[in-house]
Amino acid sequence: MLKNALVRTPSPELINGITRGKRDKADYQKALQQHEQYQRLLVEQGISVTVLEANSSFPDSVFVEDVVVCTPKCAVITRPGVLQRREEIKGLENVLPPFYDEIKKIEAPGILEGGDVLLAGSHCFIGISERTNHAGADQLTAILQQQGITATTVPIKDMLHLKTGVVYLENNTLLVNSKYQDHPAFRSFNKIIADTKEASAANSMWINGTVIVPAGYPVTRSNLEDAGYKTVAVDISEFEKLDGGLTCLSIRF
Ligand code: CIR
Repeated sequence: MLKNALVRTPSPELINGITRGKRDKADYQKALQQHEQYQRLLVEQGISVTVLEANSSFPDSVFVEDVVVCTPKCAVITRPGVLQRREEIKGLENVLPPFYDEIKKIEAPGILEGGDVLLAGSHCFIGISERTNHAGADQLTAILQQQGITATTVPIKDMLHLKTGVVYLENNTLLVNSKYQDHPAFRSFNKIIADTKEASAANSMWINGTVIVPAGYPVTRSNLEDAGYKTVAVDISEFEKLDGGLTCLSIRF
């Protein structure tokens, strides 16, 4: 059972966040409302939500998943792979102690972002992407090994992070972007496919038996419901304009 989530209120600077493609600018007021609705849904799933204050020095700081990896025994403050986000970790060492006795850090030359970390039971897949390198993955692997969790790396080419296209829905089941459905790394899992035209829906979020899906992807939602999952949708259009998905907006543990 997940008990806690950390989220960070979006700052007005959000509209200047990083995007890989050309997209419309996010609407800040709409983003604030969507973020509040996201928080409400977490609370409705029994999660205690801690809201960190907006940080206008870092437009992308609402995407908290990337800066902390929560493992069963310790929290790991990451070293973001993109320079604009590198200092976003400042102050996190003061936020985590109520939840974790032990806090570790990814150190140079390692880079690692939480979006690349897919914990699936007692195994962790770590995406090697523009944001996460082998040095970062090796450091996280060593931390996880001490807890009996194995880890392997998965090279990522066409996505921002590993979890952009693959998430764990518990019970040995993954929700995968159709491009990843035959990927050898995930051979031993049951798979639910995010529709080819709905690639963003792969970044859905299992919370205590319910799958929270981004609004606007009906085929993937019915694939999940056909597989027996209860689903609930939330509109995150303004965060999608910044390449953000559902999981990036919280750290869950
Ligand atoms: C970035 O490029 O870093 C942000 N605009 C989006 C981060 C999305 N994070 C995630 O998928 N975990």
